Amino acid sequence: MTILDILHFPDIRLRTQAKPVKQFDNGIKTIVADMFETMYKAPGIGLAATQVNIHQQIVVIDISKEKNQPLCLINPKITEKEGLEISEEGCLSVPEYYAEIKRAERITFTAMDQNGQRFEKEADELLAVCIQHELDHLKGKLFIDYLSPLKQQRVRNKMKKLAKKSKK
Ligand code: K1U
Ligand code: ZN
Repeated sequence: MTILDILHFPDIRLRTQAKPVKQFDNGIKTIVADMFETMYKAPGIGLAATQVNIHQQIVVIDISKEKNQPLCLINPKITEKEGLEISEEGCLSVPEYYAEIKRAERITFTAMDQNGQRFEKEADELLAVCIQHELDHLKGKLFIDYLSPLKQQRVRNKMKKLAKKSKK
């Protein structure tokens, strides 16, 4: 398995719209396995293929403390949203930055697993937040896009500083 490089804001490739997966072959299984390994190593609770420069609709998630509840979503779609809730979010593509974001409290979603088997589920709390965050990535959207222009500029400045620091 391979640890993939995670793109960092403001990399323009994070703005790419992911395409639906059409063939559930071994190539997809390899991408999914590499994405889980990359997410666990980061560490994170979710990862969208867009973040590792793969522009297909693939998301991996594991919100469990024990890291033993992997969830793979291929071609995911949110079909219902209910309520609104504000919670703190982070992003592996925007390191060391956290912000309060308002999202739907409960969602119903459909997706396929890595064998192409379609399923429908409901989610709330952290899982609902994480799924909405990851599906935004597949559309080229970042959680900081919900912030004011001033806050976005601050994030930009912070990322420039971090990039300079990591080059030294
Ligand atoms: O998509 C990503 O960038 C991953 C992101 C997912 C996410 C976190 C919080 C709210 C919404 C979406 C992360 O995993 S950031 C890291 C993080 O939250 C975390 C890391 C280690 C342990 C627990 C959480
Ligand atoms: Zn993210």
